[in-house]
Amino acid sequence: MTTSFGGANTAIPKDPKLLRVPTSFNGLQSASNSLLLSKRLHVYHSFSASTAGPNSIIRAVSTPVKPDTSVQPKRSKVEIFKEHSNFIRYPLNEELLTEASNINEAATQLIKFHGSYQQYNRDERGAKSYSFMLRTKNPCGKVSNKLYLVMDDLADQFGIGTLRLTTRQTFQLHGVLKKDLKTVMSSIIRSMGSTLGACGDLNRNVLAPAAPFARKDYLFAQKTAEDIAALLTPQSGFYYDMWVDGEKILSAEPPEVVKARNDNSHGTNFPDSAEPIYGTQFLPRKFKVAVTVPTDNSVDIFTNDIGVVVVSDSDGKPQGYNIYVGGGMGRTHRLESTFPRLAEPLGYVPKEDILYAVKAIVVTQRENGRRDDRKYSRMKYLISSWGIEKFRTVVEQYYGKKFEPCRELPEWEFKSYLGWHEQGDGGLFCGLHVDSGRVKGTMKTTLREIIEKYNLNVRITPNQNIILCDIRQAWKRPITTALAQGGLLQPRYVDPLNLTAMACPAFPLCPLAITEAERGIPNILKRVRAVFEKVGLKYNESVVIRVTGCPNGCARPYMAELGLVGDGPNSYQIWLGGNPNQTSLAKLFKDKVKLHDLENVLEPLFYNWKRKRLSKESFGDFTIRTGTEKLQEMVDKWEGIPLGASRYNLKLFADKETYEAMDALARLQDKSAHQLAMEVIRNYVASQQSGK
Ligand code: SRM
Ligand code: SF4
Repeated sequence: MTTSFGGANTAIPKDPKLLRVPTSFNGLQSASNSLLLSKRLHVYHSFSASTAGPNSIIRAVSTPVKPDTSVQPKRSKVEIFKEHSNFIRYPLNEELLTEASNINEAATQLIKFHGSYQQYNRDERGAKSYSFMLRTKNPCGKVSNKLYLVMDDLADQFGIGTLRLTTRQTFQLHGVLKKDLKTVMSSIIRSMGSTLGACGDLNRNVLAPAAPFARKDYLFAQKTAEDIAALLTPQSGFYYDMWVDGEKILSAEPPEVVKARNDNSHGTNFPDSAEPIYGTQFLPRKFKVAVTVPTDNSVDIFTNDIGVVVVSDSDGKPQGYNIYVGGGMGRTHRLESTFPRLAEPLGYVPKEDILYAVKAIVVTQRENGRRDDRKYSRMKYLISSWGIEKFRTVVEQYYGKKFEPCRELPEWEFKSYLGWHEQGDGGLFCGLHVDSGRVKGTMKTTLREIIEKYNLNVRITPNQNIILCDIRQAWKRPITTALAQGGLLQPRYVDPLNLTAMACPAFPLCPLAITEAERGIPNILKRVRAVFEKVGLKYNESVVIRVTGCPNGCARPYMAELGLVGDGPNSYQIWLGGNPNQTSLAKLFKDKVKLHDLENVLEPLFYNWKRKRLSKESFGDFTIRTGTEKLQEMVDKWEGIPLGASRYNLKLFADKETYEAMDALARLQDKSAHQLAMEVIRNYVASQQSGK
């Protein structure tokens, strides 16, 4: 039986020139964005608010205008692929039907919009072994019981036997073969999951605090995240055509979302297009939104294109939102015109306006973001070049109102939600740390058993961890025991350095990796722990460490207190100056630090932090206060820990023979004697606690 990709209504003419592109606006949009913007704004200004009915503006905006071919701006290849794709169908549909194990370049770009990346195993020599990585979309990280169990099965049946929890609250499933794509995709869709728009030039997964608190503000933030996700979901049906033969398996959308999407009062939409917000060209680049409540920075709010914060009145009733814009992490080595950037305040909007304000921002980026060079296409570069004032003015034209000044908010705090917590509705939730988000082996089996047995829903956090939700009080004990037996320890038994650390997947499947990250971080953390012990830092002291295999910043290393960014084989850039609450941007400290030289940099830094910090000063704040020059001097002039300052604690309380035996064993495991002793003690305590 031949597998069919795409319903009957999606037949694609072979000649892309014959493609029927439903919007009258096609081409124009890509031909001259700035020309267009001025036309639109002109149109907007020429109508008074009372006389400017939606239709008059619609007609004015959508009137085809011959592009001025003499000023055709350069467009990136991906823009051409999108334009010729008949809304993300051609030539993906055809490519999926070939016998080859891979798909061509255009289809590789298009399949991203369906939530998948073509990859190959970079550890293997010879002919490339292709597979596909699938990424789900889970606003707020919400995953139903059914979807979790299906993902767990799919990983075993069609993937590499692991599930990856990501830094944006989604699953990644690696290693799916082309021939299995339709089965896997349709299984996800039929379990009310989705991969639509998890990748590609559109809005990605919308973050929100994962904690299932039954609190007004949290519920409101999560609902807002879901509404924004729905508002910006592609509408042209390419996804369902491709994977479930056009069947629409969708839950009903809230009417206010449909209304906001269709509203064209301010010339935001392509009114006759199958994609009213995106048009044929979608956005210039990926687009990221996070929503949260004051103080809760579990979502790394300032790293997003749009950060939305719920503002409540004195009774705790949500009234509106502060909006921040222009965050982003990605950069390119040796290209200083690319940079990570924090979002800055745009303004406050009343609660009923949020979807309109978000749409206005998206449209501003759609119309003005660069489409010639994808390195500069993110909205942060637009805001950086325009400045926030001009950006705000343009957004206001599409929003149709002025932004109010942002409301003052209390300090931010990073919240991990690890361990047991009350939900506030009688139920409990339990946050579990998962190293680099990789669910595998015994841990995977245990999680599945517990989630299945107790019929639990789960949430994925923006820190690659998982939360088990809706647990009855009576289940707490047996679940704690089962988790510990599966290696899922309560946070107090996990090394504090691991608890906040993150690494991106990097090798072997990420095509952009230069250096190891997920596979390298366990050893890096052990070595940092050893340095901590050597310089006399206590076990419960910690720093936020994030490692990525390249400068794209998938584990947000530029917000870490110690960021390691791969810049060559076994070498990393070191970034310093983020803080534990994720509110400050790190700075590049050193280039090309070879992995084996790590201690030469870290020892002097941690030694000086230990001795020169102010009361309760975090490592990040210490590095900022000290300044790069002085830190540099500390590293350059380092001659090792002064005699007598070192603290090998085990020596202090063990007899000579025990210490030496422990030391010999520890060396075999590349650890210090003290480190091994502490591990043994911690494991003992954990096993006693779990009754093992
Ligand atoms: Fe990412 C590309 C993994 C979050 C910035 N990211 C990739 C790809 C798809 C490589 C590729 O293009 O072929 C990686 C797949 C690796 C693999 O084998 O699995 C990849 N990114 C990830 C994940 C899985 C990292 C993780 O450890 O969890 C995260 C999945 C998120 C999700 O569920 O949607 C992930 N990526 C991020 C983040 C963090 C965030 O969004 O909060 C960033 C920085 C924030 C930002 O976007 O500015 C990020 N990823 C990038 C970039 C650089 C974008 C840029 O502006 O320059 C790329 C490369 C690109 O887009 O060209 C990239
Ligand atoms: Fe790949 Fe670079 Fe992202 Fe790591 S940071 S997953 S190496 S793109």
